[in-house]
Amino acid sequence: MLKRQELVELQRFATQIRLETLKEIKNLGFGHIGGALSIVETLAVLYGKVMKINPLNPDWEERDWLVVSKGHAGPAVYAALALKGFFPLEDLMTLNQPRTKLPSHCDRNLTAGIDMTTGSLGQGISTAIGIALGHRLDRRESFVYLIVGDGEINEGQIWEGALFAPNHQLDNLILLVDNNKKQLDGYTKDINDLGVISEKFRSFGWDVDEVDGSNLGEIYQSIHRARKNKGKPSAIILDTIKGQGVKFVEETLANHHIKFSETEDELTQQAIEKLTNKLEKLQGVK
Ligand SMILES: Cc1ncc(C[n+]2csc(CCOP(=O)(O)OP(=O)(O)O)c2C)c(N)n1
Ligand SMILES: [Mg+2]
Repeated sequence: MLKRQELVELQRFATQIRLETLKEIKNLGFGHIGGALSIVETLAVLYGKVMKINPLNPDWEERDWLVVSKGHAGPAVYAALALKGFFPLEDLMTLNQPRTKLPSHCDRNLTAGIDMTTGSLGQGISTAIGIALGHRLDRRESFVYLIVGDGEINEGQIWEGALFAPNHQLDNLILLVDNNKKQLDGYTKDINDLGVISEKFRSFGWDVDEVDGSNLGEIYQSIHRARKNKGKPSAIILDTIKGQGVKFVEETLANHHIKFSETEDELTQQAIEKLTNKLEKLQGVK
């Protein structure tokens, strides 16, 4: 269990990630805001508490790896990386601009701290499995974390990986499903219903847990437990909201990619001010 102080630190970190993500997308004027916001708490736990990383040496061989297979969530990942010191915070304002190191989708050849290039949905599970096998061959005690979207797991490639990983006892692979129930243009249940995601992975031989994806303590606990699994990969199904933590985005039906009108720009500014106040309050909490 996390101590109270550790939890407050994670709350601060998550609030900062959310704040910086909003600033990035507001500055650009458009972006994949819904799916970036729904993984903020997960990123806070991974980068803030769980992953073995070294911002001064992003390619450190002994690090844990993160494959954000839903690569359109790049802005949230960049916010977390900048806050951890992989590159200056000011770089966030170059998001998706010409010659930027921060493209809309994650690119390992451009950005310090990005372990895998992603964006073509479904492929991340294959690369994550390759990395996990590599760690095993090299006898490295590193974990591979893999974040996929619920819409993304409509992809057939996911299920090939879902079959392979338990067959090869990849207990160094931890899959996190951002189950925000929506994909590009609608609800996943209407487009291609997944049924009960946890049961599907369990039937393929994964160790499965289900948590509230907005609850930092629960996410931490679940990952902590998953790391102890022996002989099988772990899948953690995160119950999230597309646009999580920003009321107007949560309440926008088509919130996958928003091009900001004046109204949205103003609402984002209000959300930024609210989060800034929240952060100030959290700074004072012991
Ligand atoms: C192979 C592939 N097909 C289609 C797309 C276009 N696309 C980008 S995001 C997206 C929806 C993804 O939904 P989900 O995985 O649920 O992401 P989230 O809700 O977290 O944004 C689609 C279809 C893509 N990037 N890759
Ligand atoms: Mg989704």
